[in-house]
Amino acid sequence: MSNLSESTEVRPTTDGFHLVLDALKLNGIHTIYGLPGIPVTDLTRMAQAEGMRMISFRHEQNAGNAAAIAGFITAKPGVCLTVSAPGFLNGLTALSNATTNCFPMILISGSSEREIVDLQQGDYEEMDQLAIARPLCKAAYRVLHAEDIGVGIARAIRSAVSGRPGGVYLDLPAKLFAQTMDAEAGSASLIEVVDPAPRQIPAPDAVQRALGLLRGAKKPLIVLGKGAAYARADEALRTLVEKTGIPYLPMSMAKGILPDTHEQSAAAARSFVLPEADVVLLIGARLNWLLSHGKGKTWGGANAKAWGGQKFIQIDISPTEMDSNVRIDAPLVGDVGSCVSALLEGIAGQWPQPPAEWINAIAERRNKNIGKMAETLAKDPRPMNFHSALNVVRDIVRDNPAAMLVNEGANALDFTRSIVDMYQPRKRLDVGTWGVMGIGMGFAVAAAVETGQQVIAIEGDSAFGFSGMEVETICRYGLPVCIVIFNNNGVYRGTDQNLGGGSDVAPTVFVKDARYEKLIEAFGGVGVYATTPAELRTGMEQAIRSRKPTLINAIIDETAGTESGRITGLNPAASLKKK
Ligand code: ADP
Ligand code: TZD
Repeated sequence: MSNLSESTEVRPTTDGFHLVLDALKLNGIHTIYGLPGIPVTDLTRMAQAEGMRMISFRHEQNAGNAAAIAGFITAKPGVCLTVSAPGFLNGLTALSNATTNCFPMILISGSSEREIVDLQQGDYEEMDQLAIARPLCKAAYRVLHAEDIGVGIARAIRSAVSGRPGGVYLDLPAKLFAQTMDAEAGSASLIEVVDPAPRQIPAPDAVQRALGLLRGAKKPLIVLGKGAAYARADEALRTLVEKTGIPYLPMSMAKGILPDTHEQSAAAARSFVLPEADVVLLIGARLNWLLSHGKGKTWGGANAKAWGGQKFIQIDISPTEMDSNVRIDAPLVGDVGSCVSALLEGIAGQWPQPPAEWINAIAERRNKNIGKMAETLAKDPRPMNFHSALNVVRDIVRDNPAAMLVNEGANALDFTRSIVDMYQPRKRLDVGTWGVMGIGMGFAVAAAVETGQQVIAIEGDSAFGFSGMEVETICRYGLPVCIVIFNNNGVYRGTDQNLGGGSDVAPTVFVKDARYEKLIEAFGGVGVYATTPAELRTGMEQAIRSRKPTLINAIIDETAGTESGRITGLNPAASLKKK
């Protein structure tokens, strides 16, 4: 009798949809950034039904950027969900950018049926997505059977966050979602990833080599990169800097690991310290174009060659990063936390402070530059320029140090980076390694969703245009985001002329006096038109007090910008002019 009842008992089943969601939740991922459509619409609905936060965007690239920066903010992979072919491709730029910047992210895209795709029979949104994604990310996987979903998600998570973090693509064909299996077996097939980003301890002899070099330095310098910010070793880094007395330079997204007002910050003497330093300790920063590849004029040029040039110590989790541009004299391979702790153990006793001449020479340059900048910031020209507007932003960020700052543009980026001090780690989010436009609103949404803090987005008018439609998303979710558009009527500035003399405006010029603030009013947000620093200040203060979605159209002198901001020399025509 009991045998009979067992055999006819209907055992509960689960399906592909729920296994995906359960696997994510099991691993502490409770937010998905994405955009619905076939075959993932029901997945987005079920995510909400299962208690997850589903943040729905207007374009996948912005959802992808949100997921990528969520990864940086939380050190867990941010998840972006898209439909097949075009939705997948829209998300791919963000996945690729995440990989370039070492942000952990998983792009999950629904895909068409394998047998139709592989025979190229013309399925709805047909595309071999896995093959296309593979060269653009750290790892790419496809799951064909419901019982493999647990493994697929576990591999994606581990690939995204272990070692050097990056983007992972997970291909889920439409048929997978509707596959069913026994619920208990399904649950048992899921994997809670143990220690997804294991510590990587540096070798003791590598630590000694680094300490030896550092100890002998006459003009030592520490460069902190966004890998150091990502590593969350804030206390250890602060102790290292303060105990050794070595001046440091923060890269853009490393600003705030120590407050920019710290007396050992050499940020205001950057062009002095790079060519002069004799031993440079790079911590989670690559010697790529942003550091002039560790050579050339920035690093002393012919002058440096005469005295043998800088010696480099590099802390990085990726062994193959070493010697990428110049010789690394003391490679220290491991995670920033473990490497810095090992260095701290080595300097536990007496540590020779850097020579006073070095420290004084830096202080002199720094004070001179800060003094000059203070004079510029104190000016109040009409129309406003970048400096007088940023003088306001600088005060507001000082008074709200926990606020998240998103920043993109050319001049709007460069001036904000150098003028606006950061006081806490991982608060500054910007265009990163590629200098990519379009991260703005995606980053702003994720910064608000992940932290609950006020977000301030300082945007060039061109930069804003890449993701501007997401003001609707910001209003829809009622996020505390204050967007400030530095409106100078175009890309870099608004004064270029059509070289052919035709009636079209120049390629860099936009509609003059555009009323961007009306965009947010269309969705119930607060629009502000600001032509003076006082109006900008009132607008920002009001936005922060109310936590209402706000867009401030800050009118900047259209002649104020320079071509490509600080990187004008990278324009090919710049080398023509030199010839
Ligand atoms: P920045 O642009 O700020 O100079 P980069 O993106 O060029 O910084 O460099 C970041 C580096 O940090 C990468 O080489 C990456 O491998 C490394 N990295 C990321 N996370 C860690 C970590 N936890 N420990 C050590 N290195 C890390
Ligand atoms: N497209 C993408 C995806 N990324 C880019 N970096 C560019 C184009 C080229 N580009 C820059 O490098 S900055 C920039 C573009 C179009 C916009 C500069 O204008 P802006 O800022 O209005 O945003 P400023 O303050 O006026 O310089």
